[in-house]
Amino acid sequence: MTLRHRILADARRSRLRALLERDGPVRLIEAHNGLAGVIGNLASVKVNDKEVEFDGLWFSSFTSAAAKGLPDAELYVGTRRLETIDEILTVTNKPILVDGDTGGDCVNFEYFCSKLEMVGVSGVVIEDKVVPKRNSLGEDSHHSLEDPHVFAQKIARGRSALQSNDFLIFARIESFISNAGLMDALHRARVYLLAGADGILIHSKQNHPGEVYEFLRGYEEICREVGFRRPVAAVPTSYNGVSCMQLYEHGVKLVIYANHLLRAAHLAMGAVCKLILESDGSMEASAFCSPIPAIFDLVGFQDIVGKDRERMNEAANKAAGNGNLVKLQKTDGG
Ligand code: SPV
Ligand code: MG
Repeated sequence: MTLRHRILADARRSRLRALLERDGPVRLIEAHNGLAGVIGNLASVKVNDKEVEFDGLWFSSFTSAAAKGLPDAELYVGTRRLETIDEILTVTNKPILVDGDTGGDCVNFEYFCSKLEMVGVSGVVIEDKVVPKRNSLGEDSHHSLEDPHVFAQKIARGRSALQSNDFLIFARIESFISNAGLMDALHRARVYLLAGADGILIHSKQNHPGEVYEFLRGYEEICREVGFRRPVAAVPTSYNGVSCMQLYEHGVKLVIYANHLLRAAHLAMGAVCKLILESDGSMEASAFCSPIPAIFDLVGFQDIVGKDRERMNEAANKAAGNGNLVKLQKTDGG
């Protein structure tokens, strides 16, 4: 852990709402543990002379479960999940949006929202599948959708447990994932908006954003009809040929890169294992490994080394000062 990137819960919580209210897209990168959190939090590149960073972090159910060697099927929930979220909060300062799966039942969801709000998380996304859900990207997974009015009640119960206006509840619509189609998705959007959802996440596993764009056209009409609009989030994992800016121009405000750090680590770890076994040594694998000082620096070890050095220098200076004093006293005939 490094003490360089800390923030108090109240200051962090409101940041996502503020980002959603300003112009331009909001980009989140997945984090599944403290290290991924630090990497995503600090990632920064220059594009056309402008510094570009992610705006915040996505705590993914898929990747945080996979990081524990578990499938994404609501097996890893409750306090265990809160511990990993706390690990990420401790070492980052950007806003965090948490994947809450189905949210469990209304009581589970009230407690979860209340706890997340307290620790400085900016919001939660719950999906309208029947608990326990299955990951949406599975080729042959079967998904049962929750009755939209039952799900709407869960959103309202979550809202009623909150103490601030900072914390956001996004309703995630899985109509496309479960082949229920556009009309079902739009009907659900209307019900969830009226139940108090702060935003809508529309999910798709097509390899192009066609159905997401179709949804957005219908969504604008629904917003006109209900008299208000809430931001839309999208997860362009399978339709990764589309840019964040293109999604924004079609009406998506929040773009979630939902699993890339875990997938990158998975690929590199597999390659390194293979290379060490094949070459019966580790030199060849080094090209796929970060240098140790880079990791030391990232997680704050270098800070400790620096402080240790300062303390030792101070002690040495003090000892030298005392020695000089003794010498002085001796020459003075003391
Ligand atoms: C996750 O990252 O856990 C998500 C997105 O829920 S997806 O895996 O596409 O369902
Ligand atoms: Mg998930």
